[in-house]
Amino acid sequence: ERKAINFDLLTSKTIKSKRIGLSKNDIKDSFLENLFFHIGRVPKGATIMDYYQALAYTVRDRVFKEFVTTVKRISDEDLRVVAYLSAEYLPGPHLANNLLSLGITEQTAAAMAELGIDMEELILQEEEPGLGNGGLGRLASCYLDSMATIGIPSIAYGIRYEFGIFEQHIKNGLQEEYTDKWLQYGNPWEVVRSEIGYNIMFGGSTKHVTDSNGNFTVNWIPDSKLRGTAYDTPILGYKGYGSILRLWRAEAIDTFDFSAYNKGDYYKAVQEKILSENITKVLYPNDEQETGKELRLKQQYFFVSCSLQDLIRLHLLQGRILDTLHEKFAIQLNDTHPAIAVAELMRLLVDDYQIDWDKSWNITQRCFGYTNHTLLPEALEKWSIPLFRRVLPRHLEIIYEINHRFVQELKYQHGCSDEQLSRMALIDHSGEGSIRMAHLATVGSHKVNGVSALHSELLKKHVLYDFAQLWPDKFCNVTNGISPRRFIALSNPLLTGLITETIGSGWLTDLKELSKLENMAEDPTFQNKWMAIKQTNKASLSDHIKLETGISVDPSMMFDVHVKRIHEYKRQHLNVLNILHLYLQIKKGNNKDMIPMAFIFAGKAAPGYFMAKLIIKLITAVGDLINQDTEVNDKLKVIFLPDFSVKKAQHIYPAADLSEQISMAGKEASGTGNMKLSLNGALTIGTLDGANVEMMEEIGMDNFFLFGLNAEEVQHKKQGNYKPGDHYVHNLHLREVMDFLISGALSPENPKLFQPIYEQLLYDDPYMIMADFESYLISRAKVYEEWGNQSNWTKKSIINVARMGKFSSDRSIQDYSSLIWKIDSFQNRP
Ligand code: KOT
Repeated sequence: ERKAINFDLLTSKTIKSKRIGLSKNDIKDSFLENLFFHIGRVPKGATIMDYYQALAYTVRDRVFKEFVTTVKRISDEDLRVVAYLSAEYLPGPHLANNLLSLGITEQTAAAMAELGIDMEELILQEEEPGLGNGGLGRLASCYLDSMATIGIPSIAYGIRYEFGIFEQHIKNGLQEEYTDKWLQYGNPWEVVRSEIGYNIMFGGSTKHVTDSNGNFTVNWIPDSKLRGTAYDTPILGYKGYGSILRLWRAEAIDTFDFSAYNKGDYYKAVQEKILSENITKVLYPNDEQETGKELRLKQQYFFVSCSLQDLIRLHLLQGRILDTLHEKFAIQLNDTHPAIAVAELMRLLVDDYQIDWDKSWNITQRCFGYTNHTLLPEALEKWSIPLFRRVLPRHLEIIYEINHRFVQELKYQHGCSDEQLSRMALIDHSGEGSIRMAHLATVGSHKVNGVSALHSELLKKHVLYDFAQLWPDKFCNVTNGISPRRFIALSNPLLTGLITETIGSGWLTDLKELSKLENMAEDPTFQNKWMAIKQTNKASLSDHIKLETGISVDPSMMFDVHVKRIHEYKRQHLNVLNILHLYLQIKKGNNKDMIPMAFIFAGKAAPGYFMAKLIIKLITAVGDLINQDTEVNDKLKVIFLPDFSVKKAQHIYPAADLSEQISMAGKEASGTGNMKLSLNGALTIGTLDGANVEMMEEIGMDNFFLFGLNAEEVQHKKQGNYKPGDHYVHNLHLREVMDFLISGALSPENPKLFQPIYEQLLYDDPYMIMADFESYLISRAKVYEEWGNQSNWTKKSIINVARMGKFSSDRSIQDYSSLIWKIDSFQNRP
C-alpha cells in the first residue's frame, strides 16, 4: 500500500511556471532546459532536428499536464469511457496541432525568434506517423481530436507499426515503394510504459478439463507467447481536454531463449525475439482489400488482446467488478479489423475470470459498437478456418459456440429458413470454410452504424440485410466528419484569419456558426479578400509543385484537385479521360474560350494492385505529353504530387478551386476528402455517393456540380444488360479519347501499355466510367461557365463554406455519444 502523492503538488505554482508555464519566457526557458539536459546539446553543436526535439518536449510537458488533469477527473468521478479500437491512425504532425490546442502558437514563435530560430522550419522537421492507409485511419484521428475537444472521456488503442504506410516515389511515371522510417530520429511525442504490458498467446491447442469440484474449464496451451508493451501519445483537444493514443509494440518475453543459448545456438536464441517483433513491424498497405495473411490476423489479435486486458486492468484498478464492465466502457470497433475482440472478451470473461457464458455474452454485447466503413466485397474480412485454427484455436471454439447459439436462436425463436441461416451464420461453409468477421461484429455488438446516410441505407439493404430485418433497432447512421482545427485552422491560416475577423472564433468548436458567413457571400469587399486568399494559397502550392516535380503551374489557372487513394471505384481514370478530351480539342483548334486548368492528382496505390498502379502511370504519361507541349501547356497542366500524406494534404486542400468526388455511386461509403476540400472553399463536382449526398443537401444543388448515375440506377444497370461498348459507339468524344488511349501516343516505347485499361472499360467497365462519361462532360461545361464569372464563383465558394457546419467531427462524436455510447461530454456535465 503506497500513499498517493497529493495531486495539487503537481500543479503547484513552482512546477507550473518552471515546467508548464505558457508565457513566452516560460517556453523559452523550458526549450533551453530541454536542449541542454534532455537532448544534451549546446547551441553551437545543435542541429535543426535537436531544436525540433527540444521544442517538442517543451510542448509535450504542457500537453501532459492537460492529459493528467483529465485522467484525474475521469478517475475521481468514476466516469464512463470510450475505448476506440482501430488498426489504423493518421494523426498528422503533432507539433503545430498541439501549439494550436494549447493556444501558444504566437508566444512560441516569439520565443524561438528571440533565439534566432524560425519556428516554421522546426515544424517542417516532423515526420508524421503514417499508421494508416487513408480515410479510415484519418477518421479515427479526427474522432480522437473531437473527443478530446468536447470532453468525451476516451482512450484510443492501436498498433505501433515500426514502418507505417510506404513512402511513394515516382520513377519513370511509376510508383515505387520505400519503407517509412518514421522512428529513425526517435519520437518525442510518445512515452513508453514498460510496466504496462500483456502476454499474448498464439497457436497450440486447447484442453477441456473438469476439476475435482466438477467445474468445467478450458485451458489454452499455446505454442508461442509474446509481450505487448504500451506506447502512449497524449492527444490534446482544442482548448480542451486530454486523451491518449495507446499503441502496442510486440516484444519477445525473454530476449534470449536460454536453453538454445546454452546449447550454443546463438542464432536460434535471438530468432524468437525477431519473430516476436515482426508482429508490429509493418502496416499492411492495402486499402479496402482483404489480404487473408496470417501475420495480419496476428496483428489484429495482438492489439485487441492487449487493449482488452488493459481495459480489464483499468476497470479492476478502479475497484469495480467485471459484471459492470459494459457500464464503464463503450468499446467501438473501427471496421472489422478489431472484430476478434468479440471472441477475445468472451475468452477473458469465461476462461480467465470464470464468468458464465450467458452473463459474459450479455456484457460483451453491451460493450461493443461496430462501425462498418465499406460495402466493397473485396474488403469484407473473412478468415479461412484452417488458418484461424492454427493461430487462435481457442477463439475458433468460441466462435463456433457463438455461432451455434445464434443459429439456434434464429431457428427456434425467429423461425428462419435454411437459406437465411446459411446467409447469416458466422461461418461460411463454402470451400475450406471461413469466418465472416462482419457477422461476428454485428452479432457481438449492440449497435452497428454506417458512415453516411446513403451508406447506412445500403448496408441495411444489402450486406447486412438479414440482420437489419432481425434487429432493426441495432442499426443506425453516423455521418462522418472532419476536424476543423486540423483542416482549416492549421491548414489554411489565412482563411481562418478572415473567417475569425468576420464572425469571431466560435466556429472552431461550433462549426454551424460558419452560417454567419452567408451574409457576406455577395459583399464585393469580402469576396475580394476571399479570392486573394485563395490566390495566395495557390501560389504557395504552385511553388511546392515546382520544388517537387520541376513543373511550373500558373496560379491563375483553375486548380482541379483529385487527391485520395488510387482505386478503380474512385475513378481517377474518368478524370484522365476528360483531360485527354480537352487535349484533343486543343489539338483540333477548338480552344478559343478554354479555361486554363491545372489538374492535380495525389494518392498511393496498394503495391499489389496492378490497375491502380497503371492508373498512376497513365496520369503521369498524360502529364508528360501535355506539360511539355507548348501548344497546350498554357491551357493545361497535369501534376502528380508524390507521397500523399496528412502533411501534404494540408498544403493541397487550401489551394483547390474544384474538388473531384467522382466515385461510382454506391461505392464510396462516405469520403472525407470531399468535406476537407469544400471546407476550404472548393466547389465540388461529384456523384450522388457517400457523404456527397448530404453535402449537396446542405450546400444546395445550385452550388454543387452533380453528374452521373445514382446508386439505384447503377444497381439497375448492373442487373440489366450493361454494354459499355454502346457508349463508345454512340459518343464521338468518348470514342476519340478511347482510341487515343491505345494509339501509342502516350507510350511510344510501349504502345500497348494502357491496353488493360482500354479493354476493361470497353468490355467490362465494372465502375461504369463509360456510362457516366457524357454526364461528366456536361457537368464540367457548367463548371467552366460558372468559372467565367469570378464574383459568382466566389459567392458559391463562400456559401459552400458557410453551409459545411454539419461536417465537423465534433458533430459526429456528439452523434456517437448520444446514439451509441450514451456518454455525456464534460461540456454537458455540471
Ligand atoms: C477497409 C479495409 C482495409 C483498410 C481500409 C478499409 C476501409 C477504408 N474501409 N473503408 N474505408 C474508408 O473509410 C472512410 C472513413 O469512414 C470513408 O470515408 C471511405 O469512404 C471508406 O472508403
